Amino acid sequence: MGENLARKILKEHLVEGELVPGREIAIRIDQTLLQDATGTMAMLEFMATGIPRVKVGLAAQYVDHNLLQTDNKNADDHVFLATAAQKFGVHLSKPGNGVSHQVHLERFGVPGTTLLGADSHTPTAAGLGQLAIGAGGLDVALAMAGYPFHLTCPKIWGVKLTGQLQPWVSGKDVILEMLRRHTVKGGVGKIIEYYGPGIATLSATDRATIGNMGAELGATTTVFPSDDNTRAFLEAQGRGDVWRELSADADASYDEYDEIDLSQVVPLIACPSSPDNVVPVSEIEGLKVDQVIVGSSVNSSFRDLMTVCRILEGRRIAPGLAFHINPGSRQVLENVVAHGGFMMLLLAGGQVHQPGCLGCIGMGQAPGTNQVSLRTFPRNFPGRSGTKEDRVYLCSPETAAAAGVFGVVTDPRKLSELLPWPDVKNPDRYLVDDAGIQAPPEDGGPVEIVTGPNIVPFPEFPALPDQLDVEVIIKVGDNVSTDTIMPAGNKVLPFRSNIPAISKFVFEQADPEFAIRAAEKGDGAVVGGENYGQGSSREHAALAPRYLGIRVKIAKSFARIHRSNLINFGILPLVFKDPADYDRIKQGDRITIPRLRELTESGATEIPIRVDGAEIVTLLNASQRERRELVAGGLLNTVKEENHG
Ligand code: MIC
Repeated sequence: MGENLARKILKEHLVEGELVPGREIAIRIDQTLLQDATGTMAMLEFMATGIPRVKVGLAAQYVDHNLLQTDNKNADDHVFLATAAQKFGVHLSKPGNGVSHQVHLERFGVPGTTLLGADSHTPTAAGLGQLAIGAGGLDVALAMAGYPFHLTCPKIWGVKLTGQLQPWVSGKDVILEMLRRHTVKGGVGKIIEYYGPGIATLSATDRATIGNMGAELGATTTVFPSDDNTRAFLEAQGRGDVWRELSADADASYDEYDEIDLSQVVPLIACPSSPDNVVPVSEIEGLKVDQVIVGSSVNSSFRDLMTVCRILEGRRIAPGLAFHINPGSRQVLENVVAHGGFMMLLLAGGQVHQPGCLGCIGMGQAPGTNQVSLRTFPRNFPGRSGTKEDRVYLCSPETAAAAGVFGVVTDPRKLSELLPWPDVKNPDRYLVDDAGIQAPPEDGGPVEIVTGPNIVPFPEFPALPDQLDVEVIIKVGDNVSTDTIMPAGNKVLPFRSNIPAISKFVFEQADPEFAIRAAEKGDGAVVGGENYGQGSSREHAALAPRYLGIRVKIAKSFARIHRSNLINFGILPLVFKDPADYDRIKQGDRITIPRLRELTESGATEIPIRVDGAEIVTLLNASQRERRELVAGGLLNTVKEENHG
């Protein structure tokens, strides 16, 4: 039986364990990616390891999330990152150079290698046949320090693509179809591998779109083969030399299967406020739209933006509608300018912004209360836009442009009444300009790291106590995202390098008193439903609750990255053995966990807890390595112990 591609790449990088789904493995990491919102903390963590210079093939630091400079805070972070990058041997992509995912695809990604990124949408690099995984900042910091990355060996889910997308339908509709079928939990514990004859009809950037939003399915990552389209993209970037052909063996098998006939995919849209709330665009046609945003984390490539330009060419944005464009990179913007697209957008009445994440992480572009906003972004969790009562829909660039023209949600295929399908391709040769990228000097020794007042050192955490006796500070439901635990947006993001300050915002949307109550008690527990902590990789959603004293979270199930982040910072992720026991705990209950330390150390899976006198059995599904970290009070404590004896 032949091998699938995901297993081939994993095998080439395997340093510990066996490729058996569910078991812990460790893989060698070739490249790392940090962005500023997660990267300031990750860089502080890298510094805490005491290792003088990164030990990976390539480390990149992007500044793309916190571009607003309304006071010293973000600016302090930028200077810190710029100097730390120089010191430790990291390539810096400066503010305005673009979104990490798009720039990495353009300038750094290499087929068949591994990339670990402190951003859940790192799998965008699947567009190049790279095995790219999102992780918490500390995991990436340790990969930069040369440590392998530990993960639970995923199942490989083969999704066969046949047929060809019809005019006005694009990569975004394919991933929305996956979300429609499988929900935000459908990919948990799996790598999605696309194969089959339909692949050849998708460009590297279409594949990148599909890879990006595999994160919304909860998948560990996504892989695509590296073929002639991959080579064409790399050659157009002047990087043809890094191309290598990669595919599954013809008789490869998968742990699970699905199939999509691309010819049957229709324009789809995710309704408020979850990426899996997907319906055909035609079902909600006629809904008045107030705002459209194209670009940011996903759908910000040349092909995507130029498609919108062509649709808007010679037309006007519908009255009363705001139409924003967030280019994925400076390179995308320059190429769109060179092809005349910028003028088309301006004449249509569009607002073109600097390349960056912007509204995608709630940094500007917030819609008005109850206004309908159509975005090509990957996420629409409640309030993420910055507006509490938001109504955010996720769609393709074609659907976004159709709304721009008609002012209401419109199936983009209706545009064929106005113009032929533009069928935009990426350029054969991009204009390449690396002015926004700063390579590190050979010797970082003389570089001084600048730490302004917003850069607060990583907090120290004590080891696990023998037993816990804590109150349930909050109880939440299913699919709670990290946006709910640790909000995005311009009020909060500037504190990403300052844990004491950011901890005041934990669960702010769900319960504004949470942080005060937790801090008063000095310790506590959180109870959650299924898929607790889905979404962003931000470790602040573990780190800040830990700072407030949360030592245990009990849920029906946890999202992969958040679970690792909890362990990294010494919070026990316990799972109800019987999910029905979720109903037996309420906010304010007292939880006692006797012999906690001993049970954690001994490898016990069942951890009985007492809730106001009654017993509930919970499970600690953790490897010995993870248990050591939990007992030590967090991963950094174990690393420090190892390095200093
Ligand atoms: C996101 O899309 O949610 C983000 C913003 O890119 C995050 C990173 C962050 O919170 O800084 C992610 O996906 O990991």
